[in-house]
Amino acid sequence: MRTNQPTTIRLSEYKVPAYLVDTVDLRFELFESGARVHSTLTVHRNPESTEEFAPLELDGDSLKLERVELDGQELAAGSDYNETGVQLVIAKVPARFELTVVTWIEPQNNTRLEGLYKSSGMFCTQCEAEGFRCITYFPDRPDVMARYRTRIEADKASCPVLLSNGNDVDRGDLEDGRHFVTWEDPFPKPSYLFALVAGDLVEKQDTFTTCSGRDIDLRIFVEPRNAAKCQHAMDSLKRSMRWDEEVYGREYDLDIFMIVAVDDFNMGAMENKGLNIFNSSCVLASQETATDLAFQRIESIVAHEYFHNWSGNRVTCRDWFQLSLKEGFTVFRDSTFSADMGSPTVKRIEDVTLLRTAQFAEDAGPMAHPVRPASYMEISNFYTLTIYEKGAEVVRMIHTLLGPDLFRKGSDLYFERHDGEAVTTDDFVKAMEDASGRDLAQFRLWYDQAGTPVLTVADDYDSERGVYSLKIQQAIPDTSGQTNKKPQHIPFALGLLGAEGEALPLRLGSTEDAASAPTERVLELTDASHTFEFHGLSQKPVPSLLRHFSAPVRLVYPWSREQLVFLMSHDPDGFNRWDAGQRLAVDVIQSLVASSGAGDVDPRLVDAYRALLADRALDQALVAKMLHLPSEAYLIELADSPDVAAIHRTREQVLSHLATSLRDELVACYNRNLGGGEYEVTPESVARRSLKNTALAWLLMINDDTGRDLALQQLSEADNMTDRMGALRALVNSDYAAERSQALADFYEQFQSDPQVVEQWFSVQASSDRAGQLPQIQALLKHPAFDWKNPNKIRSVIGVFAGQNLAAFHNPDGSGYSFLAEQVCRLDDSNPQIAARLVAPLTRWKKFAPAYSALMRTALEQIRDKAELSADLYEVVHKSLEA
Ligand code: 7MF
Ligand code: ZN
Repeated sequence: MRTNQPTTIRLSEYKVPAYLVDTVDLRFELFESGARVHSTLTVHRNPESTEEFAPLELDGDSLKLERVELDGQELAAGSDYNETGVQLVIAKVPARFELTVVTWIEPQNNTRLEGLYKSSGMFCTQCEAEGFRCITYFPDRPDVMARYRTRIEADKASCPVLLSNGNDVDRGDLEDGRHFVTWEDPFPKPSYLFALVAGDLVEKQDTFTTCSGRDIDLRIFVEPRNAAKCQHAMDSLKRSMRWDEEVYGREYDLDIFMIVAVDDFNMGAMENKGLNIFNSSCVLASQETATDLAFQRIESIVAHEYFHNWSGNRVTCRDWFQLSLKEGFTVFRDSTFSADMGSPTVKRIEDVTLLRTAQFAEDAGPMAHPVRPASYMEISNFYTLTIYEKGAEVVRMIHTLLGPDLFRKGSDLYFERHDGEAVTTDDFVKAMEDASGRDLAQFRLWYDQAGTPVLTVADDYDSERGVYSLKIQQAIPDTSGQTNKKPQHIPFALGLLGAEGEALPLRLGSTEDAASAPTERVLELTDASHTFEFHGLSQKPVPSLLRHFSAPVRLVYPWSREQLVFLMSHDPDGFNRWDAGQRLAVDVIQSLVASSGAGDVDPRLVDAYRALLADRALDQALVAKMLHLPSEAYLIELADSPDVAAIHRTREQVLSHLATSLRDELVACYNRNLGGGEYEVTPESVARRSLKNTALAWLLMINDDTGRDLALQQLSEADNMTDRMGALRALVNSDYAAERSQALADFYEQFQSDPQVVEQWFSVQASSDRAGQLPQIQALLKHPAFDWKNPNKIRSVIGVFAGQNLAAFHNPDGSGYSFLAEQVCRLDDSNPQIAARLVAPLTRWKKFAPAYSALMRTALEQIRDKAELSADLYEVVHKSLEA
C-alpha cells in the first residue's frame, strides 16, 4: 500500500528500454506456505537505446528477494544492487549477461488478485497490466518481449494439473509426493501475457482442424463440480477460430489452446498466450443456471480473448498508452463476430446502448481521456469504456471509410508488417493508410481528442428547385486539460424517406443520375460546418440520420414526434427504427419530468408500441429490443441537472400507463411466445424468451393479478434460467411484497450451491428499488453467501446497487453515497483495483443538482481523507475532486 503521492507517467516521456531480454527461464516451487520463484534471464543492451551505461532497473512489487546472481556470481545488497521496494537496480552490468533472481511470494495472502494468487485452493495468475512484477523482478513493460520456459513444481495430490503458456515439454515425479511440468512458449511475448495455473481441475477436451489442416488440441479446465458446464464455451471457441480464419485470414499458431475458469478474478477474462484465464461467470453455462444473456456474453468473451492471439499477442502494444491498439481493435473484432453469429442490428443496438449510456458519461466526466491517453497514474484505471468501446468505434469508422475489402487489406498489412513487434496505434492507422491509399491524418484526431462530438443538423427544403439541404455542424466539448478542439473526420451515414416510407435516391449534385444514385450514403464530415444538397426531390423527405450509428457522436436534430413514429415503422435501417423509438420515448418521459408528471402519456407512444406488439413481420429480436424503454441511466446521462427521483418515478409512470393500455396485447404476446419446444440458444428462441419476459414484466405493473399469476406459474414450471430469472425479476420489481420474499427465499434454497446463480440472485435484489433499499443492501452484505474476497459478489451487490439502483443510491439524504464511500475504503485495503472501479458513480458528482452533488462530494472527500490510499483510488478520487 502506498502512502505517498503516486507519480504521473507521460506518453511524451516514452524511452526505448535500455536492456532487452531474450529468454526467461522460470522455476516455481509452490507450497501451502508460499512460493519460491527462480528466474534466469538472458539480457543484452538495447542497441537502439542512447543510454550506453544505463543501470539495469527491474520492476518489483511485494517481493521478498532471496538471491541475485549475475553470470553465476552472487551479488551483494547495497554494494552490487539496490532494492527500493518497487525496483531492483544494478548499477553496472555488461553488454550481455545472464541474471538469476530468486524471490519468495505468498499467493495465499494475495487479496489484490494481481500476480500469483490462490482462488478456491487453485494457484493462478493475472499479469496484465503490471502483475508480473508481483512474481519476480523484471522489466515489466510490453515492449520487452522474450521467450519463456516455465517449470512448475507442486504437491501432486492437491495440484495434479500444472499449466503455463505454450507446449508442455517435460514432466515427472519428485520427492515428497511432489511433481513437475515444464512448459515452453516458442513465441516471444511481453510479461503481461505470462500465465500459470496449478490445481485440482478436470478438463473438457476437443479438437479444431485449422485451414491449413493442423489439428489443435482444445482444453477447458474447471473444478470437478463444473465439468458439465463447458460445452457452450467450447462451441464458442471453435466458432471463433473458424471465423478468424474466414474473416481475417488468421490461423491459430500453437498446437494447444487452453482455457481455465477461476472463481476469484478482477476482470472478465485474460488472453495469456495459449492459456486464457476466465472469470468463472464468463465461461461456465448450462440451461439450468445461465441466462440467454450469459450465453451470449460467454460467446463474445471467448471470442474476444481468442482474437487477442493476433490482435494483442502476435502484435502487441509498445506501451500502455497504446492499450486501445489491442483492446479497441479486438472489441471491434468480437463485436463483428457476434453480429455474424446472430442479428447484426440487435448487436449494434446493444453496443450503442452501452456506448451512449456509459461511455458518453465517462467522456463527459472528470476521468475523460482520449482513446490514446497522454498520461496516467495507475494503468489499471485506464481499462475504460473509452479505451474499449470508443476505441472499437474508431476502428469501425476506419472500416466504414475504407469499406470491407480495403480494411481487410489494411489488417493483413498490419499483421504482416508488425508480427512479433510491440507497436503503436499510429502504426495501425499507417497500415490502413498504406493499404488503402487514403489519407487518415485528420482521422487520427479521434485518438488524441477526448470528449464526444456533438453534431447539430438543420435542414431546409426548396420546393422550387427540388433541393433538400442538410447543414451539419460539429463541436467537441472541452474536457479536463483539453480545450479548443479541432474538427474531426466523421463518417455520417444517412438515407431519405418519402411519404410512403420509400427510400429516395440521394443525388448529391443535379448531374447525378436518379436511377443509379444510392439510397444510402456515407457523407464525410471534416469541417466545423458542412452543407449538403440533395437534388431531384419532389417533396420534403424525412431524414434517417447517422444510420447504424456510423460515428460515436451526439446527434441533435429537431425531430417531431410524427417523424419519429414514422421512422419507427418505416425506416429500412433497423438500427434507426430502434433509435427513433428511443428518441420518442425519451421525449415523452422528459416532457413529463419537466411538468412534474402532470399531463398524459402521449397516445402516439402507446399506439407505436401497440403496432410493435402486433408486428409479426419484423425481426422479433428487434421488436424485443424496441420494447425496452430507455434506461434510467440513459435518461440521467441525457439530462443536465438530473432529478433522479423524478426520472425514476416518471419512467415507472409511463411503464405502467403503457402496460395498462396494452394489457390485452401483452397477454397475447406472452402467450404467443410461451412454450416453443426444446430449450435452445438460437436468435429466434432468445427473442421469444425476451419478448415473453418483457411482456411479463410489464403485466406486473398493472393492478390486477394477471401478471403475478403468470410469473408464479412461470417460476415453478421454467426449465431454464432465462425464464426463471425473468419471472423472479418481474416479481421482485413488483408491489407483491409477500410473493417477492417467498420467491427469493425459494430461489436461494434451490440454487445456493451455485456461485454464478447466487451472484444473479444478489444482483436482482441489489438493482431493485423494492428489494434493494439501503437496509436490505446492508443485510445482503451480511448474508452467508457474501464474500468480501470475491470480486463477483462485491460487484453483484455494491456495484449493482450504485450503478443500477439509481433512485436508492441517490437517496436525497446522502445515505447511498456514504455507504459507497465506506465500502470503497474497506475494499481499498484488500483489492485496490476493485475499489477504484466501484467508486466511479461518485466521480460524476458535478453533473447532479447542487443538493445531490454536495453530498457526493462529501463522500469523495471522506475517501480522500482515508489513511493509506492506494494509487488506484488516489488517482480516481483526486482527479474527480479537482476537475
Ligand atoms: C470482452 O481485455 C471485452 C472486454 C483485460 C481485462 C478482458 O481481454 C481483456 C484483458 C478488462 C475489461 C474488459 C475486458 C477485459 C479486461 C473485456 C473482456 C471481454 N486484456 Br479490465
Ligand atoms: Zn481485451
